[in-house]
Amino acid sequence: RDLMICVGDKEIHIKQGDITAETSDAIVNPANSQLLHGGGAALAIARKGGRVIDEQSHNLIRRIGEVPVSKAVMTDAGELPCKFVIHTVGPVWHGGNNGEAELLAGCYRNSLQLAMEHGIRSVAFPSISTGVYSYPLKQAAEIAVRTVRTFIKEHPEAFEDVMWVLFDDRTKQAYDEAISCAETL
Ligand code: AR6
Repeated sequence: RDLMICVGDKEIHIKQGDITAETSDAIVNPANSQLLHGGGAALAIARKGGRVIDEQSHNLIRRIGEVPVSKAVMTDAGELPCKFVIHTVGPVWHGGNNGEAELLAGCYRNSLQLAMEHGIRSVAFPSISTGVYSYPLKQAAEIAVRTVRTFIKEHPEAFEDVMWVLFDDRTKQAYDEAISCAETL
């Protein structure tokens, strides 16, 4: 069953599924700084989106060098059912004393900021950094929920729909728990 949380008159949903199937305006790709979409959700997104995503990623990197950790950039979505892909670079977990928490929060903030600037009304997030980048799930879920909730409070008119689309059971459970305690986060 899908959980949700209300922020003012807005709802944030959590569901289990494959983010490449989402029809929201934008989906967020948990990318690396080179935008080489070689594994995890990024590979699934780049494969299903087709050449456009890799080409535009490559062109961006040629222009800007790299995407710093916690920042976000955007490409078209190619063959995906969404319209745009927001690529954000999560922190690699190095034990927690290297600014990981603030960098992870930045991923959510910067992705929503970029979406807002482009008039994007619906955004689907995966669980950034908790796959290949090994961020501890419970901590990542709490940061994710707290950061998105705060952003929506601060920008109540920006979005119609913000959600998480989580691949596996364990991840879905962690976000369900984080959202259940969100009043205290
Ligand atoms: N839909 C939704 N979530 C997914 C999907 C999917 N189709 N596939 C995997 N996940 P990860 P990271 C989940 O590793 O930790 C890549 O190589 C997955 O189960 O994709 O930020 C990039 O190029 C996990 O819960 O991202 C980077 O080099 C979550 O997505 C690096 O991995 C994030 O796992 C980024 O690592």
